[in-house]
Amino acid sequence: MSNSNAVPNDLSAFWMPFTANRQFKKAPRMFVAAKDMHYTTSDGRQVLDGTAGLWCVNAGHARPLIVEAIAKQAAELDYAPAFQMGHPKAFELANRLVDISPKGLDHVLFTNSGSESVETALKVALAYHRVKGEGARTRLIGRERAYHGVNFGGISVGGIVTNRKMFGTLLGGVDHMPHTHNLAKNAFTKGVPEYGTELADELERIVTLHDASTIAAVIVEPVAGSTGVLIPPVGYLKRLREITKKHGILLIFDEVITGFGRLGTPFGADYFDVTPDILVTAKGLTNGIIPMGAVLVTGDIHDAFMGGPEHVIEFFHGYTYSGNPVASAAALATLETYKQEDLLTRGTELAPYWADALHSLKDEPHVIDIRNIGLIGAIELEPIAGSPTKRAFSAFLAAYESGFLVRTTGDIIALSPPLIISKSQIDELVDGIRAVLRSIE
Ligand code: PXG
Repeated sequence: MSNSNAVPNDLSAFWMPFTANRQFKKAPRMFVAAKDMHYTTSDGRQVLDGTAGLWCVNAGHARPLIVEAIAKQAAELDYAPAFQMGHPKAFELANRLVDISPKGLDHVLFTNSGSESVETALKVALAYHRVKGEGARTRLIGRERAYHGVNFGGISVGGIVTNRKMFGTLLGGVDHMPHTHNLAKNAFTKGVPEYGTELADELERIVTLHDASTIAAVIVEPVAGSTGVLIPPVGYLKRLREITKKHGILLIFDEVITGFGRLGTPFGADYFDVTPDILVTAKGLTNGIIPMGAVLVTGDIHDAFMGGPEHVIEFFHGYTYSGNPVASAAALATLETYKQEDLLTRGTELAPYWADALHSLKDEPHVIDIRNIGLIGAIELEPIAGSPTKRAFSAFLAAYESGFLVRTTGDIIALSPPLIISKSQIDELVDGIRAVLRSIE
């Protein structure tokens, strides 16, 4: 074994993110290589990637164009100051993103993660109203069970209790719409569920309570991923768009997961035919390889900032690594890979096969719901009484042992394979999960 693949013998220094550290360090699960649809473990096994890493490796692993672009860029221009200086690839990338994004989203701010993209979007929304002379619009509306990253703005508009309860008062002036998950009405629906459209009208109730003149923005994930794949009811997002438009409230789509082909369309906005005012991305932008996010905004939002003397900074926000050259090169090569292989729309073709395969698990032990949209799937398990999350975690461990990477959240198994997955690999993944469900308690 080469030195670079050696398993470190002391695991205690690294306090791992969103991980059961003590459990992990007793029986580590280490990846040392990856190619296309597979990881290689430190004990030399192949693991089929059922989750595109963490919903990000949409083109599959170690794709040549991206690998080469990163190496070349690092040698040619490794870093350029992000403030008051530029380099060509960041501008080129912004243009490519505008080209593939829904009409009307014409300007791009770069970040380094989904969490930073969310903070950036919320700050743009607040500042936009202020420069328009509506500075009383400070309220932000999120949704129960939403995941918008882990920074303070994101957890404030987010709706996952465990991610919020330890961290004090969070941002003030935030309210939440109800989530749309309803097993009693929608269990085992293929695709978009029928029931729950009227939950969008809860936004009207919130607007009435606070008055529209105090509300800056509504932020939602078109499909909530992290919280266990909650698919919006038919017409729900269109209704949110109507209500926000009527009241002069900005609509932010957090497309960190739904962006870059996950639903079989370039963005969730395309899938649902609803264009937000601000679109938040990360993950698939660089195929997960180099940290990078991007926030797209309308011309109206951008132009509102462009008054005032020309030597003055228009928006006091940005990061040392905004539009970093190596990240920009990785993103351009990623978009080129998506284009050459039609990956941003491949999910549309595969979705029916994916749906049928997943729903074939309906009668397996513990399964209380199966959900799918594009190349996303979720299998919800009956929790063990008194030990929520334990059953799904056992499924995760058993799947890993048998050569499949899945994600679990609560008692839900979430799937989001690289968009290059073949039909036979879909069968392999689903049959692997079938065996796991039969093997666990
Ligand atoms: N918004 C959404 C909708 C996300 O899904 C973020 C923001 C934050 O992105 P960063 O890059 O800051 O992590 C996310 C991240 C999972 C899982 O398995 C999901 C995410 C991250 C890690 C795991 O559900 N989503």
